[in-house]
Amino acid sequence: MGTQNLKLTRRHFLKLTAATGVVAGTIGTASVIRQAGAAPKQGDSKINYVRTTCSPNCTGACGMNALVEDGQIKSIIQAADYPEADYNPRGCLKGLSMTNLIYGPDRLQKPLILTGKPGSGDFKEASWNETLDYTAGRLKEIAEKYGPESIGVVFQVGGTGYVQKGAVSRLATLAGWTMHHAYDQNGDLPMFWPMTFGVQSEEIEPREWHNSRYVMVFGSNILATRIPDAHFLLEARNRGAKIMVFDPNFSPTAAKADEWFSIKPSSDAAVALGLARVLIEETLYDSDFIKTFTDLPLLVRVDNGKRLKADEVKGLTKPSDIPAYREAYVAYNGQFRAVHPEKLDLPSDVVIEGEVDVTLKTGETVKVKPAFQLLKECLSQYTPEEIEKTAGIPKDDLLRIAREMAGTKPLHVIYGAGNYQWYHGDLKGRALALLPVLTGNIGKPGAGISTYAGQYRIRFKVAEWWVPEGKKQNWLPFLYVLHGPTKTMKAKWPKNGIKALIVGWGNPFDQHNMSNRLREMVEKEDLEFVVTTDFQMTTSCQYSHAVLPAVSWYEKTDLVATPVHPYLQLQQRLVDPLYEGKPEFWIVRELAKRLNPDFEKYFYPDLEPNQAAEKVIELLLETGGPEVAGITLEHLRKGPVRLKSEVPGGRQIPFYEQVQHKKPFPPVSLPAKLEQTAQFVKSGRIEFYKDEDLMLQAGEALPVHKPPFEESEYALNPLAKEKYQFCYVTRNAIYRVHSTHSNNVWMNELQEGKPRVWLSPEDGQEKGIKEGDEVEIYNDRGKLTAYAIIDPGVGRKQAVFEQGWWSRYLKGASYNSLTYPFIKPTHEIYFVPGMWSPNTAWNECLCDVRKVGDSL
Ligand SMILES: Nc1nc2c(c(=O)[nH]1)N[C@H]1C(S)=C(S)[C@@H](COP(=O)(O)OP(=O)(O)OC[C@H]3O[C@@H](n4cnc5c(=O)[nH]c(N)nc54)[C@H](O)[C@@H]3O)O[C@H]1N2
Ligand SMILES: Nc1nc2c(c(=O)[nH]1)N[C@H]1C(S)=C(S)[C@@H](COP(=O)(O)OP(=O)(O)OC[C@H]3O[C@@H](n4cnc5c(=O)[nH]c(N)nc54)[C@H](O)[C@@H]3O)O[C@H]1N2
Ligand code: SF4
Ligand SMILES: [Mo]
Repeated sequence: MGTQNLKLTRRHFLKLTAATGVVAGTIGTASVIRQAGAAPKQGDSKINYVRTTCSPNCTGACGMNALVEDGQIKSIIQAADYPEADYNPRGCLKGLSMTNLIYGPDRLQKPLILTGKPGSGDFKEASWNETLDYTAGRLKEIAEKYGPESIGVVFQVGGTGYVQKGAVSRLATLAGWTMHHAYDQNGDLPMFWPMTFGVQSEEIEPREWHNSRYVMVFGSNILATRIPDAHFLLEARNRGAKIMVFDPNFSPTAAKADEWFSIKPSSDAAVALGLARVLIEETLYDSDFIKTFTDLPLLVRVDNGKRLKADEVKGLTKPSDIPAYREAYVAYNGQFRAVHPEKLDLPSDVVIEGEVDVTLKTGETVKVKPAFQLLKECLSQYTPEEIEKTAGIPKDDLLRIAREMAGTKPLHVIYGAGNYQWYHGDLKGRALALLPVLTGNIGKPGAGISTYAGQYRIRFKVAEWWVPEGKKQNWLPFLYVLHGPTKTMKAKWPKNGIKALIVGWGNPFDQHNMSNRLREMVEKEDLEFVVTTDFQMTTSCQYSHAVLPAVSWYEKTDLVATPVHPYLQLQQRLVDPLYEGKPEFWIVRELAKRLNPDFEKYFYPDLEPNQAAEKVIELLLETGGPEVAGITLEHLRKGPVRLKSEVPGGRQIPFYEQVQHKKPFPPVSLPAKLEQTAQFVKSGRIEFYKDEDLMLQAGEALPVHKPPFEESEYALNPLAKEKYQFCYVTRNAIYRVHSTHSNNVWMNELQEGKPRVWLSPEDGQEKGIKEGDEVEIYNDRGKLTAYAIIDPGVGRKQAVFEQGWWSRYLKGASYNSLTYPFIKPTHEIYFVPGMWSPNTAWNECLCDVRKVGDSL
């Protein structure tokens, strides 16, 4: 990039900021520094620092101090006030340059009503009254015509704003609309978690990384996607931990590792099963641990693949004190014994290998084997030679790593989103979970398996605010909206489908699967009405019939807790809403009263939105349960407060209680009730053997490796096998939070303002593509244009694209027009929203690449 270019861009930026009256300020100009806490008045000539949090979908939730002068944010700096020095400071360039968006040219200023075709950009500016009346009127019409459940609501990431997002959930519940859970919509639900541990997802907190001695990272790009916590990984290495990265590509994280293995895309299950085979063959596993905490000693019937139940066996009875969501199975130690699912008390002589005959109450005799025996048999195919072929990891390395990891505790496995966002992501996770579990690395400091995905979990009880009067809620995984209903689905398909969408905190018309299909649905009026709240004019706004200008997180009050660093924080208003922007709380209340005058009372009608938000925070703190017990608004005004946990010192170590105090699995996974999630692991143990019919039919009772595309792309179109041989891998960019910051001029300077695609030198050569060439990435569903980077760190047959570019940078196309909403039937066995639900598999997508025009 030439310097001239750089200057031009910066001048352009200054021109734009000057137009909105903003001058870049520095903290050096501060003359008076007031205590953090009090929100400044507009027009205050003094300089204030206000402590707040950065709250985009990245879920870093970094504590920030903002310098506010004359009612304008002049600069944002890291607060560095976490009580534990290790967590200081947090932040990244995106957060620090947020003013580029707040005061930027794409900022929405007034409510808008579409006058032209969706996507045309033809809107008229309207008053709030007119736009709200119009929106409420359309929503009422659609509810009357198709039923309220045909109105879908997309709102993202509860953890980064419990108050404002809760307001949306509250209204959706009152109105009977259908909610789309962010977790599975985004592909952030690693399905192996509910399958294996009965929880939504878990992770040890980054401070615990210091305690690990062996860290295996499978496709998680911590250095780019966990910027504020990445130092813990580097420090762990300085403290003697060995960092092993398994990624098809030489990621920034791989660059910091002791060893990097360029494995083939979606071959992680093979690697994990190959390692597990060595652990078992060489008896490197922790026998006591697996007998106490896993289902591996439980017997399975050879004739039908089902687990043997206590009440099937002659002479055994099911204990009477078992909740309905549990089951009593059977183990063998010379005699058959009913295994109580709430007591982890199997004797150490319980048999985990071999085969025995058992007489059933029917008089029939059947053969049974412990799940461990079946696992051992299943693993026998994953020899080091085989894994070298399937995954590309040298066989001697495989053997060495298995021995090293078994001998170096604590072991921590990090399983990244880019890696489980594949069709068989669940199988990969189940296979990877074997590594810490077989070696007894669960529920202990520095040990475990973690997924640091974005859509962070709800950390305390929110029902009092999110679910008015415990009313029933409707949920539908968003994938079905695009894919249509399936025969096997458990979620309820609204009788008329989804006819209207209410969008907030998200940009589905770029970010979601088959976004071209979504656009088509609006164009063809399958989706009759879309209303979006955002503070910027995104692609989704452009496809909306009404656009409601919300405000950024620096212009409203909220409560934030994302467990990457387990702190509860106040998001304090720095400045009054810009232009005509309004907090969602206000928007929701205004819509509510127009929909039904009775609804208004649920939204503190007498209070100004920020005061009301504080009332809600008090309510949430009072009713949030043990994680927030004793924490008050006053505490939060002073700074971040650590969430409580049952682990000594309040540390966040998943399954500590289960392992240290022998409590049954799973722990509660909020906001679900225990009975909803405990049914996933009926044995009360960590489960590797799944005997639901669909699991047996799929040949997935045990974790196995299945190659990508066979059951997805090739099943959809057998010709794809020949036609499209590149994996379309869409990793997260350091320069954006998904599509947020797409238009941040500083971030774009760092990328030369160009969307880029990374290709291996061999593929570049084969396709006649050189560095800097304009390239088309395409398949039958869509295409996009980007500039080639020829990178020896990229594995073969991949087009690696950094997700999140707005369509306007891609000649109007969404990069998600190539993707497809595949639904894996085993994800439909149960349906608990955002807990066991079909998960989006972004990377399960084939494409081809070709050069367009001449090289630049
Ligand atoms: N800067 C920034 N940070 C973010 C976000 C952001 O947008 N920007 N988003 C946040 C959110 S919501 C999320 S979900 C997380 C996601 O962040 P991560 O979990 O880090 O996921 P990705 O960036 O998608 O991909 C990580 C790596 O997976 C590799 N990969 C792809 N396929 C495979 C495979 O089959 N096997 C293996 N072993 N590796 C594979 C890719 O090459 C890439 O290096 O990041 C969060 N943090
Ligand atoms: N192909 C492919 N697609 C992907 C992914 C991938 O890896 N590959 N990753 C997926 C993942 S993991 C995720 S998490 C999703 C994320 O996708 P989205 O959830 O759609 O995230 P963003 O693109 O950041 O959109 C957030 C929008 O909310 C707006 N916003 C910010 N703050 C506020 C606020 O306070 N109020 C309102 N009303 N709006 C606000 C921002 O301006 C922005 O337009 O993308 C998914 N899409
Ligand atoms: S964008 Fe994410 S990592 Fe960067 S400052 Fe904001 S919350 Fe922190
Ligand atoms: Mo995510």
